[in-house]
Amino acid sequence: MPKSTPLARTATALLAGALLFVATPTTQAAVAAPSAVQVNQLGYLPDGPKRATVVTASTTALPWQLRDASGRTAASGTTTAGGADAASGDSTQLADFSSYRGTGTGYTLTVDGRTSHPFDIRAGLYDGLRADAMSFFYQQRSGTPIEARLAGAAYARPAGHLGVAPNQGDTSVPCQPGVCDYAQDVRGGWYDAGDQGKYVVNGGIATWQLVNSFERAARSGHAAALGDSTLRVPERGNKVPDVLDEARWELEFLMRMQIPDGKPLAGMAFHKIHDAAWTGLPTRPEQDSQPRELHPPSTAATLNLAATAAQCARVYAPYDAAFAARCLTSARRAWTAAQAHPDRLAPDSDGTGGGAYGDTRVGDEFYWAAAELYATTKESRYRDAVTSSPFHTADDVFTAGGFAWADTAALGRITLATVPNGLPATDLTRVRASVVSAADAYLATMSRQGYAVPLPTDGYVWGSNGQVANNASVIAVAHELTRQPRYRTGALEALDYLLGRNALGQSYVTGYGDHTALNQHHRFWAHQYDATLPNPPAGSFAGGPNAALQDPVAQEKLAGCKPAKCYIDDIGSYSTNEVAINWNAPLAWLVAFAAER
Ligand code: 9MR
Repeated sequence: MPKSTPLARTATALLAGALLFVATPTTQAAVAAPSAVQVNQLGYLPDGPKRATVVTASTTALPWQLRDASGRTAASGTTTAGGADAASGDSTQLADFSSYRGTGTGYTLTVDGRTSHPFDIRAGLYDGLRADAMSFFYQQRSGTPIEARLAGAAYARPAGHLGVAPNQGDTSVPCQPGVCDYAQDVRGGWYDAGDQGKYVVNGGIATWQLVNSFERAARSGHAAALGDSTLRVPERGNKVPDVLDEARWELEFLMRMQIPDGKPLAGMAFHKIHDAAWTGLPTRPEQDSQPRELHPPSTAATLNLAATAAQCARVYAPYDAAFAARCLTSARRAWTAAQAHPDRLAPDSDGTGGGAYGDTRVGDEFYWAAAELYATTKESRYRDAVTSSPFHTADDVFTAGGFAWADTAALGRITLATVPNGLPATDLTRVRASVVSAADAYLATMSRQGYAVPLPTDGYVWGSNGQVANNASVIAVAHELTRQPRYRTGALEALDYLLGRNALGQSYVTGYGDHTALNQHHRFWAHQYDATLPNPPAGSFAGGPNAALQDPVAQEKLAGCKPAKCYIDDIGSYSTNEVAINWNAPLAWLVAFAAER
């Protein structure tokens, strides 16, 4: 039987009409009561946007009250239409209390009887997260003990993969059979994610984003916030900005992955090093007994090395000229090797014991590396490589889904738009305009949604939270280029989404919010599987909703989910709930931007 016959619909319409006249406030509330009031659970900046999403079937405006910690009404207003949110399937309204300028902790927003999680309104809102999101990288370090005095007692552990049994790496790692006939010292670097693999392509983008966050902050007069003794790292007090100390840990590893002179394919970088077979959860790094192997060198990895080492040469020069020079030598060698071997393509099939990170299109990496080498050296050969690249003029380097480890042309474009270089003025103007128009497109996407996410409905892929942060960083660069307030507003609203103003009312950042991710997929922070191990530390960022449901837990628990709801805080759901360096890096970048004042 059909759910609604024409007659039944007429009757409902008549009834609804009648209700308009006879309804008491109680029955109206029963019809209209929101099912959720979703806010940034960390809070809002006094001078920033302050918006909440109200999930409600009501199509009429609803009254809202902002209450302070004592329950006193601090501000009130009415919602505006938000409409149907395609990515979540929710129907939404918007409560906007941006004009409120008070500060404090423990605010709540009540809409028609439904109350949000509590949140703060204060200027220093993002200071703690700035440090924690960046200190995540220290905790992921391979080849050094993680010290209790820096990481906290629960997170301390012996060095992993330093040639001490049962580890079989990483001080003298052989190649896979047939790939090379020698062993290489590839100690150090960061573990990629919940696994203990180390991948040059993913290390590249994460390193670039950390170093870029410092370079951007320095341009806008905020270098001190990321300076020496701002992070919990062993190098505190060495007079070098801590974020650069942290990124150097990975840069040293990336350079160790380069093939030495005198060997076949000298100058190329091995694509990755990881266990021969996947380890189970939990596996503490120092207890991993799997053989470790170097996988074939690739053009993509080599260009990631060229790009990040060239960026290193520029940004580290004022602090350590010798290191900067070593970076530049490595970058030039990598560039030359990649040019000689442009078709060593990493396949998607090489995924036993570690992620594949396959990348068969490397023109974007060539462009990115050329841009970094050019910005650093101003040499004409690199300028020519920039201007002759199809990616220099392509109008789609900033895709709706966002740049990513395999799509890096945007990184080159951002560097050319922001770091002084010798491009002709008209070309530079065009490059800068391309960043701003990309930001405009992301803002337009946000404005069409109930939760203001800079991601299209089909953008909820593996690591979607990282994509949100990447797109928000482009919006933030547009703010630097134009000083137009709407770009700061957009970047901040993207953080609102990540910190709880979303369809699940979920903060995806551990320790920041009332209802936060706590069981991310990780071999050491595996508390859900072993109560003697810790949960992820504060500032750990979950991958986020992934409509493709690419792990058994997600497939069992999330079948039929709307894209923005395809997330579960379960350690087994690696395709929605892992942590990774390439996601924490844009989070750290974005939060550093948000924290500036
Ligand atoms: O982030 C990667 C995502 O884009 C891929 O679709 C996915 C499957 O290949 O792999 C993701 O990266 C994982 C990597 O392969 C291994 N370490 C953990 C990474 C995050 O889940």
